[in-house]
Amino acid sequence: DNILLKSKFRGCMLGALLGDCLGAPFEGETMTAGGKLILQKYFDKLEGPYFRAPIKTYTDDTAMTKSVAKSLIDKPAMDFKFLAKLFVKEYFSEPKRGYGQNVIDVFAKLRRSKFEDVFKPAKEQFGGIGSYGNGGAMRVSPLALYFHNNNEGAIDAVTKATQITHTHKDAINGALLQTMAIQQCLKLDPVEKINLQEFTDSLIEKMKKIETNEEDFEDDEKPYQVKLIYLQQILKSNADCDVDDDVIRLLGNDISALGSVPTAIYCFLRAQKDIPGIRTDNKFRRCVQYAISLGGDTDTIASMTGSLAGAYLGEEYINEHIIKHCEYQKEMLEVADNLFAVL
Ligand code: R7I
Ligand code: MG
Ligand code: MG
Ligand code: MG
Repeated sequence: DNILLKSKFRGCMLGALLGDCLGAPFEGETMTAGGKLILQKYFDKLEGPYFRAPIKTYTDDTAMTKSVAKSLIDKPAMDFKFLAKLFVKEYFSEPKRGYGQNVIDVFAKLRRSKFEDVFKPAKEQFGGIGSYGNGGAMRVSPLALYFHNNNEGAIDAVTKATQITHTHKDAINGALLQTMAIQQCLKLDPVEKINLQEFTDSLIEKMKKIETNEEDFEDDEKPYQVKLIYLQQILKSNADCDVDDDVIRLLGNDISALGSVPTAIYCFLRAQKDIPGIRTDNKFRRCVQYAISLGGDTDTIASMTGSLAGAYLGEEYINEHIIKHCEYQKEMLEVADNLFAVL
């Protein structure tokens, strides 16, 4: 019903914000056992009685998500020139949010070209193939929510919104995979256990339609389906043994879309059950804390994991003390409500 869906919209947007804010201080780290203990204490402290502290600031992940949401709220029919202008305006007003170097170059070119063709600058990057970074996937939550009942619309809008900065096939398909995973979460009942096999089989089915053979027959043309099969295998392995090394080796924890989107989905699914070293009864926290505990691109993987967990569980499962430590949390609630209102 409507009340649950509204809570899921809020959960998804707050989850994306919280993962970014809490994951950012750990970006690029290799997590040791000691690091994981520090992470446990960090979450315990933030979750405990509220204390005034320097706010956890958000990064480019949230900055760009804000622009995608604003674009949908102001112009629901999708105006990609408008969206490109929002990205560029946001970047030049606050450039120190941890943006990737490629997107910075794209923003400069977009501005110099006066947005004549908003898809051209990104296409020219990396010898004409475009960036394979996870910058498209990290900002899709508003699109996944808005187009939750419109598969064709979602695919078209996510593809084009990604292509403003990322034109590599892996960047686009990663953004599509994250979108479909969020949309599956919206349809789940938060009080029921997730059927992990069904959830992942369904994503593989959807990627089959997206990763199709065109004229070439290279063996790496279905990389997301390969990753999703690894994901299923790791999920089935004995929960008592330490699989984190396999997760990092087989799924990845880096800034590429291919090396982070399947990982975020894995973190969300794995955290449906207890995880050794993560002491909490709160499923939402377990998802995000586990994502950060893998190290690497922690803000982005935690943000994508958080948006999945929030879309499944809804706002009520997010600890109110933790979220209060995040910059922009009040505004993000309004963003979620405005997105819900334009449906
Ligand atoms: O994808 P993007 O927006 O980066 C997102 C990441 C997230 O972790 C954020 O939190 C932020 O920290 O950055 O930014 P891009 O600049 O498109 O890609 C990120 C980096 O990936 C680039 O600066 C390159 O170093 C690398 N990269 C590539 N390297 C070689 N060949 C991306 N595509 C390529 C490539 O094709
Ligand atoms: Mg970031
Ligand atoms: Mg970075
Ligand atoms: Mg990142």
